[in-house]
Amino acid sequence: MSQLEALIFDVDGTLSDTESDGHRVAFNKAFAAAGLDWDWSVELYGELLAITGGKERIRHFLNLHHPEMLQEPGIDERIVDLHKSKTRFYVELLESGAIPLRVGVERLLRQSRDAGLKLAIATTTTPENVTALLKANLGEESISWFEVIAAGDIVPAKKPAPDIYVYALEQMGLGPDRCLALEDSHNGVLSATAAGLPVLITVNGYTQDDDFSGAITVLDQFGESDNPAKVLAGKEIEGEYVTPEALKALHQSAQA
Ligand code: XBP
Ligand code: MG
Repeated sequence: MSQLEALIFDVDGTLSDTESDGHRVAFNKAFAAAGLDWDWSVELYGELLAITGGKERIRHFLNLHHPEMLQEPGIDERIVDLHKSKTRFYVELLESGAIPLRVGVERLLRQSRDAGLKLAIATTTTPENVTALLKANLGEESISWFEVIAAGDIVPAKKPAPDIYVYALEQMGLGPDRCLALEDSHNGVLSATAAGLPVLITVNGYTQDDDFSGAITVLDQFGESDNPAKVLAGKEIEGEYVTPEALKALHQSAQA
């Protein structure tokens, strides 16, 4: 049986509830700054989340709501520019301290390091979004806690493709049987399981009704001693909230 050596975290929806009050707001600011009258509501954004990646999401929106624009010359460059502007607004939001980490995330990261587990990130979001989130919430040096930050266009195909997880595993020199992926969405489960990884889910408002087939356990959150995690599906966890020991036990039981 393989021992658990590393935790690979998704970012959006897992480390932090970034989507509704972060990414969505930044997209709308970028649209307004470009003189576009598009306004992505909380509900519409939930539908657009089916497609991961900001540039891909803008293209998906155009396909659904303004298909004629996709025929315009220069549309690819326009999407890239819009997305750069969105990233600037998003990083500004993060730097203002508007986007906290989810319950239990900081504790779990610190305890996992203390327990000798390696940490990594596998996300579809833009790399500077990840470093800005970490810096704003955990300080600059937290970036070095992660062996690898696999993010954005570093791989050609975003989640649900396995590429970003495969890249993170290669960078760490570890097989998937020695790692655990921590995710929040259907696309995340598909991506991690296609890379051969066991997956633990913490749901959020946008993903609570997703199909999590293939995940070992589905929880409402990582939790804290005064704010326990609830198991929504799959295997029970040891204790009231997610600890490195609970993750090691879960990893073992997933192999049994
Ligand atoms: C997260 C995403 C990201 C963000 C936007 O998916 O879909 O695309 O919404 O990021 P996951 P960018 O949590 O599965 O990685 O705009 O920087 O692409
Ligand atoms: Mg996610």
